Amino acid sequence: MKTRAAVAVAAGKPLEIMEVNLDGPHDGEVLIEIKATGICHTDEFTLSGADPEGIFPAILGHEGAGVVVDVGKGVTTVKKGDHVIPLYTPECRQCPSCLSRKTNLCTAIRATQGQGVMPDGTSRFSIGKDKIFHYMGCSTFSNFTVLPEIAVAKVDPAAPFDKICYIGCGVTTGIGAVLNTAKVEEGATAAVFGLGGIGLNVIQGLKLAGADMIIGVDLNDDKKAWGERFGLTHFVNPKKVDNVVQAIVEMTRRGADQIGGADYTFDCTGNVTVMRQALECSHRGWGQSIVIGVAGAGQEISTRPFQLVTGRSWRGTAFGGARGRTDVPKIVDWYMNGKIEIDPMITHTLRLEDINKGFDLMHAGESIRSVVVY
Ligand code: NAD
Ligand code: 022
Ligand code: ZN
Repeated sequence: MKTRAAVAVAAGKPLEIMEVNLDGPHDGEVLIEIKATGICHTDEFTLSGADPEGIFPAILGHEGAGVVVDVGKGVTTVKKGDHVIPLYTPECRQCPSCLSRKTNLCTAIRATQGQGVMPDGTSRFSIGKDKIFHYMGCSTFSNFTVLPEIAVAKVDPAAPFDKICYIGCGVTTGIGAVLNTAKVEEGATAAVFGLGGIGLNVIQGLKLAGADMIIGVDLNDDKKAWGERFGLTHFVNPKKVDNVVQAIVEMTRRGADQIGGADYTFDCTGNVTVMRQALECSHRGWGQSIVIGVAGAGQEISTRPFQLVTGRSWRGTAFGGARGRTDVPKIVDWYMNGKIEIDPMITHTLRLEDINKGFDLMHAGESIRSVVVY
């Protein structure tokens, strides 16, 4: 079949809207009509050419929602008409990682996904004789796309596509980092660095978990009001204090010994200097610092090992530690019954033809999330 897509033809060039060929689903695969997709930072990272693993031409996009329109042989868990969210972290429930219960990083299709092809080693997308690569196993910047059955989560058909697409990455990453990775408890103190599309979802996760003190840190003062909308209790602009680590330690001094530091801290910037600050303002003896931000290629983190010897833990999370087929439908239900909010974070809605504007808005820091509606 033919489908309309925004194609990343080469690094550093704007996406080009064109018609491409799409082969139907092979065994174990499903054909999805994408109804809406968010634009996220890794799409930009890959398009810019800064991602050493980026391959072109490719169809980017990994934050979508849509409807199953066809299924390949052997598919049993979804059928035509089901509403689904594509998963860049699949859940096969059979590989050693899935069976371990210790990680969400399923390995079933990892190698081929990284190479931009389907599990059988071929691409479903082409223009004439030239193949086009898949991206993060999703390619949601195409109106129709093919995914392995293990990489789709079946969700409530009453849920609006233009909102729940955000659950395909940002919402689940932020909320999951709090609930699955950090396992924040009631009454905890927390600091969130970077109040963008991920940090705001960390804040709403902390609120759900019952955290008492939620400190937001951002260079942009406008983010204070954004944070407060989702449960922020304190705000620090690092440009306006001598030392942001010291400022947070002071704010969190508690108990007879008056030792300061947050129980949990989250990096949602991808900046390695910020990652160090987040670790070092976590509490001596038990503070946990969770790295969510993805740093540029070749970047390294550092701290004095004394920070770890004195009981702080430095951890990271991918897709909020969520097992997609199990957890994503639950998060859609939380949205549908009002337990979490999504609508206010979607600041811009665009047509596919205007997708490059979504990238411009992200560069300019003017959007929390832009969503393309097909
Ligand atoms: P964003 O651009 O919307 O937000 C980043 C925020 O950080 C902005 O508000 C900015 O003002 C602030 N900031 C920048 N430098 C800062 C500094 N030095 N100190 C304090 N604040 C600072 O980005 P986003 O969509 O929220 O994504 C954040 C990061 O999360 C990205 O690196 C993204 O790639 C990553 N991410 C990771 C996963 C995962 O699974 N681990 C999933 C999705 C996104
Ligand atoms: C999503 N991300 C950032 C913004 N939006 C993001 C990027 C990378 C990962 C997770 C989220 C990530 C963490 C760890 C891995 N990835 C490796 C997983 C593994 O090797 O098992 C990651 C993922 C997918 C891809 C690359 C890296 C890909 O499909 N190309 C989950
Ligand atoms: Zn993303």
